[in-house]
Amino acid sequence: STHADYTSILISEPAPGVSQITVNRPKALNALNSTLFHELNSALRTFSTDDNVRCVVLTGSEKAFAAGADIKEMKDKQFAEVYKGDFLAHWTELSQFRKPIVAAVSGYALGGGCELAMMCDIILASPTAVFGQPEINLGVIPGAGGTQRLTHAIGKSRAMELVLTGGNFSAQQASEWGLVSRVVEQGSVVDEAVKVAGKIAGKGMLAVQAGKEGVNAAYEMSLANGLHFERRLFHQLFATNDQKGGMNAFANKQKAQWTHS
Ligand code: CO8
Repeated sequence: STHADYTSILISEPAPGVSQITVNRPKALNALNSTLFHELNSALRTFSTDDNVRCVVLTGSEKAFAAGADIKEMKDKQFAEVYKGDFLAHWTELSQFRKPIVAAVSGYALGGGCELAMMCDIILASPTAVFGQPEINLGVIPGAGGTQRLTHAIGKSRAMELVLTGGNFSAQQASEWGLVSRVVEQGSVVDEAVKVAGKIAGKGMLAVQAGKEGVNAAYEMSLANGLHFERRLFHQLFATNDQKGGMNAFANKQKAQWTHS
């Protein structure tokens, strides 16, 4: 498969219905570059049309989820080039992926690394995880959600302090502030993420995708619009075989068999 040609990511299938993407640029602490995002987007494109992939785990190494955008690749770019080419646009394609992505974060998740984790749907953290938006130290600001998703997740004052000082924050703080769903035992973050992903992969895909759309709508819409959108999604699921199968199985005291249809 084309997966074998990737140079910056590794693909595996750690559990039924679960595909894992491991960012793999160990020499640069998984610094993110254009090639890496082309590979990531290509992998996600193949996953999006494959019913055997129902949830994705995204991780890095023990030492670094990703230490940010590759500063060496970025440093000589000019305004005209980044503006005309809409630099970073294809780096955020992952946020359009419609199946759930669980980020397993160990070590550094800085700058674009923190932003990449925040583009995922669920973040689990190792106690060693270090988050931050240090772009201010490079004379720039976050470019892929660090001023937006972080503010939504942890509130204005904390986000402002982090973005303007470039300071890091710990797994514990990330958990207390609600950025990550939990901190797991050291060395177990990938296993725990695969467990969560495996549970999700065991559900009906249509309901899972609708659930993801619904929660994401809470970030884009007013409460009234969001509730309306949720109600419509709920209604739509009555057109699926999985709703019939799921509810009949309950009524007959059986285990539901999902057909993802
Ligand atoms: N870019 C390029 N190379 C990097 C990066 C990076 N972001 N981070 C680390 N490396 C390289 C180092 O240059 C070094 O390479 P070499 O061995 O050739 O000298 C190697 O990785 C190991 O790094 P260190 O020796 O520095 O390792 P330490 O353990 O001493 O320090 C740190 C680890 C603290 C993480 C340190 O490497 C560091 O501060 N890195 C930069 C962190 C940073 O500033 N990140 C933000 C980058 S800007 C950004 O992300 C913009 C966001 C754009 C949007 C992205 C969309 C998803």
